[in-house]
Amino acid sequence: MPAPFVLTGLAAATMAPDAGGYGLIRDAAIAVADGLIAWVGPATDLPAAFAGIMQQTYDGRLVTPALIDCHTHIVHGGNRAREFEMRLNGASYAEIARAGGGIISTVTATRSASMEDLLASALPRVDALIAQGVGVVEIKSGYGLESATELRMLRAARRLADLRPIRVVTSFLGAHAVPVGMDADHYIDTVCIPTLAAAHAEGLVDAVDGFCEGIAFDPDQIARVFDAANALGLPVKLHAEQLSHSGGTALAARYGALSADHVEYATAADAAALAAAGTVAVLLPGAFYTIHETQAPPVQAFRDHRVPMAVGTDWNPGSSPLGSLLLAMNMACTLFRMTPAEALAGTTRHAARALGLTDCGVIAPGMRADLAIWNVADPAELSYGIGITPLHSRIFGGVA
Ligand code: DI6
Ligand code: FE
Repeated sequence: MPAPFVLTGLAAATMAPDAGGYGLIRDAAIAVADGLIAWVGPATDLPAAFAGIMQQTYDGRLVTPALIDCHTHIVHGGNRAREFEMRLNGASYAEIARAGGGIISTVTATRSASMEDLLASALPRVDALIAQGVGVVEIKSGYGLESATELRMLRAARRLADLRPIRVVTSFLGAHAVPVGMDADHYIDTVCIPTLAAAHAEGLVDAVDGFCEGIAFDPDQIARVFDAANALGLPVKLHAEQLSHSGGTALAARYGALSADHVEYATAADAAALAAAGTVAVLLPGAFYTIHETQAPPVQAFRDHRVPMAVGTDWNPGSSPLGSLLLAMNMACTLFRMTPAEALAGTTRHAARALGLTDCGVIAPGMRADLAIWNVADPAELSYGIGITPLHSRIFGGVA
């Protein structure tokens, strides 16, 4: 463990829940010891015990909790640029599907990718997120739809955390799509649920996810996966109401899910159910943008019911090839009318909650010293810029 140190000359957006907004401390000091935040407050109040130790000064820069991308699919084979191009040259979805496109093309590419292939393509994605001050990334399986590939995706996700200074949280997304030629119920019962048990036995699963949608699985099928998760003691989350109102949000609330994600077609009643269950709404503007969705999530209903809102990239090769969490924050503001303070809470405190993490996402004593230091003076600048990455430096587990 490095020696304790103190960061000074900072404006700190602590994101502390009781402080309101950014929880901003204008002239802040932060003491770090044993990889944790030992103290934070106005520099003039720095306790004598920390006054004598090494100080690093930051010339008035902004510090936030390291960002958290709470919804990604960054482990996968291939890409869908060709399909993107075909669409813009006038091909229909049906033609693209006949040409082997869509999610199934990523399944084919991922099944034929080795562990080394998966790592080689995922590492630059992880590096891009780290370069934006990200300290935790959630990564889903779901492009295998068969046991061996689902397990390989999750092993690759875990391995990324050994190869780079980042924390990885995994979600098992076996219920992502119905494999070609298979009955959905048969797939859930004979492939998805047994694969979940195998992945859990190997310690590969932090949460269990699904895609509840007309083109994927219905609430009864997802409920069977959630029952299996419950039996294993694993928390659940769900892709819900992305393309239509399919009942996923109510289901997620009924199971006390960590999060309901996308939620464009959620209703005010769904918002009330999420609030009662303590479930986070994860908003994913990259997918909304890419698929030209016109129905925005009910942000005002989430506010009215005090549903915590998180923001993620949904980085995936089809509906959201978005490698920037800062751009996701900008889009959440511009496309969904979130405020910059809500967007930053969405990639820090609320993102942590969407992953069931209680040791990160705010700057407070006892939290992990995962910090992002920015070349900006005002926290609104993080959401305001488009395609700008004003990161100065990142501290991960107390290590610069
Ligand atoms: N919703 C999405 O937006 C992605 N998965 C999901 O359940 C799409 C994934 C893909 O197109 O590859
Ligand atoms: Fe997704």
